[in-house]
Amino acid sequence: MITEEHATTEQQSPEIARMLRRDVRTVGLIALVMAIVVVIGVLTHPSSHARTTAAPAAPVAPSATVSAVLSEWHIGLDQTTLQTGHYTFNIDNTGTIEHELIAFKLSSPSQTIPLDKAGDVNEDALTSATDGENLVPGGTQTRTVDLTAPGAYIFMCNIAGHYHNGMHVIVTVTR
Ligand SMILES: [Cu+2]
Repeated sequence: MITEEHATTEQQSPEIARMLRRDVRTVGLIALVMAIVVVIGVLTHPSSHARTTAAPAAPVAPSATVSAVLSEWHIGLDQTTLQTGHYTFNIDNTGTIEHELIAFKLSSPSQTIPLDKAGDVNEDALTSATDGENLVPGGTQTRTVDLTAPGAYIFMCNIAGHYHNGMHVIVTVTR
């Protein structure tokens, strides 16, 4: 029995050695192929320097928020110069009467605002940028405003008499 086991081990050893040598050759071949792939990759791809020269589009502020405080007789925005993008407006009526926050896109910051006979803004003659429900005193509202088009916007409260009393502000949007 002992002799047989010994003989078997003797027979297997050269076979294992051959297998190991074959494995070593295989690993060597794989390493060579991988090295060639890496070299080809480096040669065919533009360098990282070339890629950085192609500047990406100007970043838009996707999660930017603007705080708007409405009161008699004022539209208080924490920012009046913005980069193009979508903005979350957190609107707060801190006044003692109802107010609203609406906005229109202007052709220029000095565009004449069309008024009706009572002195209120003729909204139909302007391009709306945002509109929403009136806010009761102490009321709050959150609204997304699309300011992806650069230019001048007028934010206002157009409840009768409020624009005339000073509830308007120009916002400049740049790329
Ligand atoms: Cu108002």
